[in-house]
Amino acid sequence: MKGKTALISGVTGQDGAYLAKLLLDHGYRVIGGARRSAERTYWRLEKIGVVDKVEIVDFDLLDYSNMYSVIEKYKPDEIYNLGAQSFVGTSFRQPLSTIQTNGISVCMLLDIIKNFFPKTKIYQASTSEMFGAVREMPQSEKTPFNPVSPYGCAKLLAHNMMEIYRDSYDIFACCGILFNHESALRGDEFVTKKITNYVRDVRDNKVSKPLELGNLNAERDWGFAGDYVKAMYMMMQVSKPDTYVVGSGKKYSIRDFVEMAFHSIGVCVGWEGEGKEEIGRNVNTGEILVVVNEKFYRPNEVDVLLANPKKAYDWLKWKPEYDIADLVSAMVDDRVF
Ligand code: NAP
Ligand code: G4F
Repeated sequence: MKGKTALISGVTGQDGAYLAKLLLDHGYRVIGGARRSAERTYWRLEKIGVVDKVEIVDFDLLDYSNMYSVIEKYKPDEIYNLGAQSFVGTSFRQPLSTIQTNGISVCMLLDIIKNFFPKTKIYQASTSEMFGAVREMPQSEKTPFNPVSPYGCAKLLAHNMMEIYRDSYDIFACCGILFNHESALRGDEFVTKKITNYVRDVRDNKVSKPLELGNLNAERDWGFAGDYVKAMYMMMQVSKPDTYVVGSGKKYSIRDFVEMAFHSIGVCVGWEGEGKEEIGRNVNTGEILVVVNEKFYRPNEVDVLLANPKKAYDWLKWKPEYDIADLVSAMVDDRVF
């Protein structure tokens, strides 16, 4: 029997690498969509060991004709739309291109599927950022959305269009509302990677100044990316397309994450001061390890995110394998698992 073909947009990203590996392990032909850039980098696909197995093609979410041609050429059974401008902070500085890349592109993809390839299944990388200033604790599929960033707003446009096309045209359109998920393949600007890179440098005696962070009070529900791409795959294998919240059901503040990361190298952090004056010291040596820099605050903040992943647990039988301690130590060690 012929194996399935999957097209992954954003294959050069963190989730693209983990999902490509998972689908290859399941016997898929994987077409990896990557946009053109002056120096395209496949370091994540290399690090996870699949760069020679993924067929990389030019695939730009801003170009309808390019997307149509790729889908027409490879006729994928499943499309995983992971490509996005994924950094919330940047979306305040580049709202229009974020809306185009994260929102309008999905309208284009859905229209291509509806008009030309109605049997093709599509997964959309929706996000807990859509809950924004949260209206319920914890957040489930039924929690009303209330985005507070251009990123969240653009993702909500895509999410709503996915559900509209699913209901109106019988398209197999799945949405995973994924909470924050991390790994050693995470981009350097995200807070977990920034903290764990710094802690590794402290361990290796490579730092000369404190780590600068923004809002230490924000709380997130963090999980491991390798676990979360399994949920994406599982959603696409069940008989009916649907929307699922994917998260751990546990939350920690940025301050907690700093403490856990330092704890993994045997350093205990104590805090002094408040708000933008707060600092974190090594309680044994007195050395200042963390300072707050206003530059990393956002014009608007999602204060807290906490998943209620019951539907994914019950219907998909999905459960995360790894916890926050596994994640923190792997990231501090820069270990891909
Ligand atoms: P990531 O590492 O930032 O990867 C994003 C990918 O999108 C990169 O491959 C990037 O390509 C690509 N991309 C950006 N603009 C594009 C365009 N115009 N055309 C085609 N590709 C484009 O993000 P991630 O963490 O893997 O996240 C995957 C998806 O899940 C994203 O949609 C993100 O918004 C969403 N999400 C992530 C999380 C999380 O916690 N990680 C949670 C919820 C939802 P370049 O390499 O060229 O930049
Ligand atoms: O790591 P972050 O940049 O992730 P954020 O904004 O939660 O977005 C990530 O998760 C979303 C799912 O909820 C995804 F949709 C999205 O694509 C992305 O993957 O920031 C986390 C928190 C924020 O509250 C931020 O204000 O950490 C706070 N923070 C404090 N200091 C910082 C910093 N964030 C960053 N990036 N850098 C700091 O220095």
